[in-house]
Amino acid sequence: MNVAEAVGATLARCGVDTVFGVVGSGNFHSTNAMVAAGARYVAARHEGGAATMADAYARTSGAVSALSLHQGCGLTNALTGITEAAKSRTPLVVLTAEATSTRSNFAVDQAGLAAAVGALSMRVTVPEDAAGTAAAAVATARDERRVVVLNLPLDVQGQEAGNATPPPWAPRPVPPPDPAQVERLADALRRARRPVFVAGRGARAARGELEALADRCGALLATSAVAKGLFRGSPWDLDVSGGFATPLAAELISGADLIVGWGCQLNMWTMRHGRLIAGNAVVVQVDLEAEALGAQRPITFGVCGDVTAVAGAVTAAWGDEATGYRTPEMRRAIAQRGRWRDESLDAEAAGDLVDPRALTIALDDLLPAERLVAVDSGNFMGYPSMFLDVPDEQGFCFTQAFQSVGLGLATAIGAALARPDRLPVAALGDGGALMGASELETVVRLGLPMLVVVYDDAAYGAEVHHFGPGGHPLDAVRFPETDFAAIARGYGFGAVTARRVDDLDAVAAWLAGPRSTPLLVDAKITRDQPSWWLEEAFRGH
Ligand SMILES: Cc1ncc(C[n+]2csc(CCOP(=O)(O)OP(=O)(O)O)c2C)c(N)n1
Repeated sequence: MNVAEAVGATLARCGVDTVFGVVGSGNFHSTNAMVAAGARYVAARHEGGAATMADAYARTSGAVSALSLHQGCGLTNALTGITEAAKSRTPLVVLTAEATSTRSNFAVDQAGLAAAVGALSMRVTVPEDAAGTAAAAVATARDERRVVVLNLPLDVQGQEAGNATPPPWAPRPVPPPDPAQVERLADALRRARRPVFVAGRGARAARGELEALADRCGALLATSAVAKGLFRGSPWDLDVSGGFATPLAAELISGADLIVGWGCQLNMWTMRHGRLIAGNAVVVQVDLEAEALGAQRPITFGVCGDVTAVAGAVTAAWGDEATGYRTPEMRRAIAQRGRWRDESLDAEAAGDLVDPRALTIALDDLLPAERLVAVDSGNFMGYPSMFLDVPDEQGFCFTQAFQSVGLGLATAIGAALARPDRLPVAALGDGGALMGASELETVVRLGLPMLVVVYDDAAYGAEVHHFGPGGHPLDAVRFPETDFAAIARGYGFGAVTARRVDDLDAVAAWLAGPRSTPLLVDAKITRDQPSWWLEEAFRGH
């Protein structure tokens, strides 16, 4: 077995069940070796799409995923998606060929590129260690929740690797939380009258433990955007904290006397630049990593440990149940005003354009509850994030740590492959849709029963609303009308142009049918008003 084969086989044997990529000469054999060892290969049409698919697949499945790339330009094409994954601490192995001659057209400093975007870099240099190095890449990605770029030099790939059996892997044990820190948190919770829990990425697997503790201490429950859906079904669920928060959620979070960020850094987005935190509120952060404590904002104190373990330890130390923030009136208020669609809406119909909020509410009514929503970046992104309900945290995939436009469609594809039981919905702006359009072919080829909704305002709306009020020229960010329905049909989608809510009858018909082809809704939306969350976003620039 040669090195390329040993590395590919080892990745699959270490539990990587799906690999995304674009195959060229440099990663042909290693990718085929993964498939021969039992992994599924998903061909994307651009490495940028492949990287985000792998990221979304790992986030949704909870497993390490892999990305397979040609040397040099394959890696550079994938860098935006790799950066998003690295910022999000997605466990991902990037298997990339590497040119070894400086005379090669493909030669670039691949280790330097990885370091520049926050990924770790490994290289197979000794043929006999190929399997061990590949196994170490998977273990590191999994244990440290990191993106690992595994470089496979061209001149090593064909050499004899010897024994390709990977060393056994055991999860690295997480040290238990310090009892003194646990007691300090329990004490703060006992004193609190209006506690709120905000769960983030690091709490996505801890719903049961957090709810058990919140039941004892009377805490209301919220999440950051990446954990949206985590507490769905609880009568105390405030949904997302931050720019997407409902008026009621914002009011209640800013009324809290104790906020605990569980696996959540309480950053400027989640806390509206601190405006959701009352001046006298106690702020506690629970995080696996000591460096994360207080990294985004001042906190009263931090608890270092696994969210599940810390919540369990505090619950075990708890006495009688406290009312906390949970009164019958509070329960009624959340039932009546807990969702964005409970707010009154002055829909603005403008000629043959549809109000994006009314359109999204109508979609929410039509779509089955078992859905999976992915959103791209742009002015429009609040509409699907706030008006489309999701069944749980796996029903929402939010690849926005790098705030890149163009990742939405690939996000939906990767997540859909991890949860084939759910209806995938990709919500895109017209700018993001065109950036990621090559993956429309992937949706059709894979037979995904996906609904793609393009919120078309014929502009980079975020920029129009950012700079328009200042009287600046906007020619650089406005575009002619694009016929997305025609583009989609060209790829093999069904498609409908929506200028009124009634045009969504075509979606109802599609939902009632076999969904043998995906459907794209080209929604021509009103464009005069910025979305209300955008003002918040611009504070971050
Ligand atoms: C890769 C990338 N390029 C540029 C930007 C700056 N940017 C932020 S939002 C936006 C406009 C996106 O337009 P569209 O997808 O049509 O959504 P809209 O804002 O119109 O709702 C741009 C260009 C970015 N965030 N990412």
